[in-house]
Amino acid sequence: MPTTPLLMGVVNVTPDSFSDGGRWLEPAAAVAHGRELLADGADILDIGGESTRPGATRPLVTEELGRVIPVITALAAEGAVVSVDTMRAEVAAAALAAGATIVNDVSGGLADPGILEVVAASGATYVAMHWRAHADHMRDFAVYDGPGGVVQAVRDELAARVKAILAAGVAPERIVLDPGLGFAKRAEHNWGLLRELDAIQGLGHPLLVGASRKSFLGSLLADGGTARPVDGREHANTALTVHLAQRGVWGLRVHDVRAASDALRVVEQLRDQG
Ligand code: PMM
Repeated sequence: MPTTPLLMGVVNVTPDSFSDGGRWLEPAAAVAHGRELLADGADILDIGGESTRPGATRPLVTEELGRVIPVITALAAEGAVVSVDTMRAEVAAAALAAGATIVNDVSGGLADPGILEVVAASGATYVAMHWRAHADHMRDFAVYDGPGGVVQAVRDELAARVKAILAAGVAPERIVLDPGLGFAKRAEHNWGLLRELDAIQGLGHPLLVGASRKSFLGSLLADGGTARPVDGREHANTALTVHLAQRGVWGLRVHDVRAASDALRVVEQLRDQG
């Protein structure tokens, strides 16, 4: 029987994330938000200083460090399990020194291969997401014409990343994979991956999935041709939460931790009765 997924609550310390850009840019606001997510039931806080929304430009390394390190330091000191959402080796190293224990790299080591040595040396858990290009031009890479379509391509490309991650010295049991919903993927690609998640699970590593508030949910729920705005996508994410819990994923990256936590409690209660 699958174990209940861990809930990774999102703390975007950015001015421009699509889901909550600017709301937690001040360190004190981000720390308060992290505490709220913990109270709502988050197992992990994922703290990031770079927006990956389609078309976003990258912050300077110094900007990224300045955004995330004070927040990580404060929340880790309070005992939170902290993940740093970064593609940069330098930021990962500073975050681990500040108390993070998980590196969530949306590029799976492609953006800055040095990040793998940093992770290997620290013994941290490494989340490797499927990724093809930076946000400013990832839309051009949303093409999956090969045999097996998106599922086979994501599986093969993640398998190649696992090889590189292991070669850098990261222990296999420290590797978590993520199909990267919305990253160089159109709505039909995201649904295809969600339908055949077991193909990705077949790589033998735990899976993290981040669907919360993403635009494929907005297009599914479009009213009169207009995508449902970000704050109206929560119920759809709750449905996915239940589905993914039944599929046995390791973790769910969510913005509304309370909603996801309630859904998981229902799933657990039904299991206990069974
Ligand atoms: N999505 C976003 C950012 N980081 N990390 C992982 N591992 N998986 C994701 O799906 C993911 C991520 C973009 O969403 P946001 O702007 O709401 O944080």
